[in-house]
Amino acid sequence: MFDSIKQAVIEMDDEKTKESVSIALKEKVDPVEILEKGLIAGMQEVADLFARKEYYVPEVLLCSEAFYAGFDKIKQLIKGSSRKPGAKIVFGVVEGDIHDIGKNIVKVMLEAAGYEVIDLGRDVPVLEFVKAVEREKPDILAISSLMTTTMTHMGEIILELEKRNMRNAVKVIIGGAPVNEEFAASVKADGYSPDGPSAVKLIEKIVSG
Ligand code: B12
Repeated sequence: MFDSIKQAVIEMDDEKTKESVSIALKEKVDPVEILEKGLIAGMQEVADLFARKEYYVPEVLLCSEAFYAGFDKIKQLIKGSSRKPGAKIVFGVVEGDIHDIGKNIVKVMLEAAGYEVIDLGRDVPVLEFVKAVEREKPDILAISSLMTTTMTHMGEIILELEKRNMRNAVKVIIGGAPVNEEFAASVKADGYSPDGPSAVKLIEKIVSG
């Protein structure tokens, strides 16, 4: 079952993805499992195909569309499982970077865990992050970047917060494929996590002090 969802994403087939997700839902499969073992597993395979130059940007784009076709069917169900009210999080993808699949997945998982997420979208300039912190006064600023060429903006956002004496008012967590613990420490972020479920745990830890 997970395999047919995964294959549908790889085959760039929106209809088959939606259909396979619907079948899984009818069989009462947990939407989080559909996301992780079906849709994300499919995108991971797409990433491998891209790396091996078997897929190029147009194919990857069509796979992302199939991913979203399936994701749209389960998003509300994952969010609907939300229980307790939690902290406020401002979330965005750095300037120059339009990769937002990972951000959108993490966002839904955070919402499902009861957090309020203000989504700044993708390709967000440094100062827009800073303004959003000023305006929203979030507990957490979450930043995503998928490219080595754009991840440096994460450090710039943190420096800008420091310059304006706003750094102590918010905890900053970062993530995305090229980011790791070492990089997080080098830009003085408060935390890093590799995926949605661990981001939820990380924030729980930060919020509970
Ligand atoms: C899908 C994809 C695209 C799609 C994006 C669609 C979309 N709406 O997002 C399209 C086709 C548009 C695209 C375009 C490009 N792409 Co592209 N793309 C990818 C690909 C294959 C998969 C990314 C993905 O969605 N993964 C699946 C999700 C589920 O995983 P994820 O994003 O890593 O997110 C998870 C974690 O990282 C984490 N996470 C993510 N964010 C955050 C944030 C926080 C706070 C936390 C805690 C956790 C967290 O949780 C997520 C869920 O588990 C990657 C390859 C790769 N290995 O990553 C290349 C890749 C990122 N792309 C790359 C490139 C070069 C490009 C282009 C420049 C190509 C071109 N020549 O035009 C363009 C333009 C990009 C731009 N300006 O932003 C390179 C980047 C290289 C680099 N410099 O680092 C990569 C690495 C491919 C490669 N090996 O060369 N791409």
